[in-house]
Order: sequence, then structure tokens, then C-alpha cells
Amino acid sequence: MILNPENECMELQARRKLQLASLKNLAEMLFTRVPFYRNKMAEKGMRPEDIHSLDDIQKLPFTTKDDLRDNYPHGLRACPADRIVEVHMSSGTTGKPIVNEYTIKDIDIWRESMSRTLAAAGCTKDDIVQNCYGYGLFTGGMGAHYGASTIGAQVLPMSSGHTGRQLMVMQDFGSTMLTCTPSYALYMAEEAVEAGIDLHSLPLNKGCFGAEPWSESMRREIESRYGMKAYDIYGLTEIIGPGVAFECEAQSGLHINEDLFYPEIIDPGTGLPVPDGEKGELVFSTLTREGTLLLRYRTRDITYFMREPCSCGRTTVRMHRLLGRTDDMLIIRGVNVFPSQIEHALIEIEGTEPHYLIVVSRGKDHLDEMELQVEVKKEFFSDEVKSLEGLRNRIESIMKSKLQVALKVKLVEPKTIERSTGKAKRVIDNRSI
Ligand code: DLL
Repeated sequence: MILNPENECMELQARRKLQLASLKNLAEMLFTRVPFYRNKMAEKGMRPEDIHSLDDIQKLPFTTKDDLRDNYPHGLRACPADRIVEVHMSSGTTGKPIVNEYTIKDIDIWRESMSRTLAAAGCTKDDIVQNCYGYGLFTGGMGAHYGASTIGAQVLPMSSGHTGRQLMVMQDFGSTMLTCTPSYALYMAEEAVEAGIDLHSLPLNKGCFGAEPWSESMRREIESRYGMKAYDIYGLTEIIGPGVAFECEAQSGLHINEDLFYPEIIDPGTGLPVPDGEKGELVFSTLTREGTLLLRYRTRDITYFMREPCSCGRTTVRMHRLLGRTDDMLIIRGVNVFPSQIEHALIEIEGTEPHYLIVVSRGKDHLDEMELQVEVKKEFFSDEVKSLEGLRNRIESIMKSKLQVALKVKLVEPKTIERSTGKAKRVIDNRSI
């Protein structure tokens, strides 16, 4: 369902006009209220009144993760402290966290963008939404909660973890929609089988999954294990949290809420825009926010724009599901490898579970070595050694042809790879470079 047809199906010229007015306002607010941005704009010789068209955004400075860390905790706040009603922070593992401060209007923007997101997956006021994104500083829990409650659905604010309790509530309360990371959805499905629960017999029929990379094959896996429709949703703490982009019933690219968050795709090397359809780094500017405003924030996420009309009727630009990150890309003996390629290939191979871990190290000969630990299905593991050996060889040769670089496969018993209730960790890089 299209929650806000006026904005989501707006004629393109009208939207561009709206975006330009918002961009001018954003530049003005940043210039007058945030010294960090005033200095950055001055370095470029730019003033807010120099913006005459949307293309002029290219003359404005980028913002990076380091800029946010350097300004921790309040350096980028664009309004008086007493107007902030909520704060979220990213789950980063190094250095200071990334902070996002919200005013009441910012929370309303979040409600709007997340309710559009959940509605596109079919959520209505009659749904019972089991929200297993983590609550707390992470934006997933509150974001999905705000979206579902704005629609008027009933929210079960479960947070992540306590899988036994999740499954009990899922059955006893008749949850119809699930929101969590895709890896946790698969883990719960696995536990359900173990507990003898037939997920297909439950009223659950749709879910919105995101916050970590996942593949088309993993979607099919979730859809078949639960008997539900699984939608990809995208967002990041820096911009608002979840609700930046979402799939509609066509499940063909994610519609960007571009009246709220202005997207660009650039060449990460040159910083110049790439032509539509070409891969590059996704960049966002917050068009209407008040607390933490960002100009041309470099997400490090890699995707491309899909501008062909969508069968759903929305006119917002779509982005392809994420193809990787500029910083997650592994360079193995000079070859670029994305964990998503490995996952995609793995799910197609019969006998394996979609749980894996990539361990990279540097061998005695100083060359990179990549080990792929893969869980084997229970029935396969009890099989004879010969067939396990065959499976291992098959995975190694499929990976070699897909990745153009060799890796060693280690088959491990079911349930030995650590499960995550939030974002899964897929790569351990032991190279000290
Ligand atoms: O993960 C916000 C979120 C919560 C999105 C719930 C979707 C659902 P961060 O913790 O700041 O925020 O992490 C943001 O996670 O830059 C991507 O690299 C990755 N990511 C988010 N959604 C997807 C997705 C939340 N659908 C970072 N597919 C982003 C792949 C995703 N990666």
C-alpha cells in the first residue's frame, strides 16, 4: 500500500522543485548554525545563495564518518540542546560512536519514512508486528516501532534475542509481521524447526529485514522457511535510522524516500557523480531535518540507481539492493571479493546452511589466504566422509570460478558458527596490514 501518494508518486519536476527548496534551506541552516559546515563551505568558496539548481550540490563539501567522530558528541547539532528529544548512536566497533540527535520534527520524519516503509510491505492497522530489532542506542528497534505505531498496527516490542520467548510470543499472540535482521530471521526459523514449530501454520505472512547485507537467495530461503514475503529495508544511523529506502511489492530495488533524504551515487575515487545504472558510493543529504543535519554524507555503501518506472506507481528513484561496502571489500591477492558474492554462491549449493564465516590470513609465503567455514546440513554431516569430501571440493571449485581467486573450505557441523541476534559477523581478517 502507498501510504503517502502525494509525496511518493509526485511528478518528477515537482519533486525536484521541492528538493531544491529543501537543499537551499539545508545549506542556509548549516552555514548559519554549524561552524564545522560554515568553515567547510568557506573552504570551497561557497555560500548558501550560490545554490541555484540541484546540480549545484556537487559544489558543496562531502561529510565523512571521521568528520562525525571528530565532532563527537554535539559538534554537528543544528538547534538548541533543549529541542532534542532523542539520541541514537551507531554500533561502530572502533573509536567514538556516531551520534544522531532528533527533535520532535525529526521523529515525525522518522515516523513518516518508516510508516511508508512498512506499509509498502503490506502493513496495516490490523497487523501484529513482532519487532525483534534491538531497542536502545541502535536505531532498528525504535525505527520499526515508530513506523508500525504510526500505521496503527499492534507492536510487540520484543527487541533481539531470547529466541525461545520470541517463538512462544509469535505463536501465542499471532504475529503477522516480523521485523529483524535477516540473519536473525534465519536463526529463529532454525530454532523453530528444532522446537517442532511449523512456521507455515502461523499467521505470520510478511517481514521487513535489513541492517546487514543479505542476498536474493537468502530472501528466498527466509520466504520458504516461514511461508512469508520478505522485504529489504535500508537505512543508517547517520541519516535517520531505518526508513531511508525500502522495497515495494515488486521486490525490485529499494525506493528511496528522496523528498526527505537526497541521494547521489559517486565514484568513490574521484567524488564525481556516476551515470545512472553504474555502481558507486551512495551519498545522502538530509533535506528536512532539524537536530543533526548532514550534507553529502558518504555512506561507503555500494549500489546503483534504477530510474525505470516501477509497477507499484511510486515515482521515487530506486537503488539496487546493496552490493557491498567500499570498506568491506576484501582484497585477496589483488582480487576484489565481497562477502555477498560468497553468500550468494553458497546458498545455491545443496547440503549447506546459509551460515558461514570468512577467515582471512597471511600465509608463511606472505600471500593472502582465505578460509570459508561453512555449516553442513545435519543429514549431510552424518553421511560418509567421501560425500563430505565431494561437497568440499564442489564448493571450492564453484567459489574459484565465481570469485577468480582460490579459497579453502572447512565444513563444520550444524550450529557451530556463532549466531547473532543482531548484525551477523561474516568476516574475520587476521592480516595485520
Ligand atoms: O542498520 C539501520 C537499520 C536498522 C536499517 C534496521 C535497516 C533495518 P547502522 O547500524 O548505522 O543502521 O548501520 C548502517 O548497515 O550503511 C549498511 O552498510 C548496512 N545496512 C543497512 N541496511 C541494509 C540492507 C542500521 N538492507 C549500515 N542491506 C549501512 C545491506 C544494510 N546492508
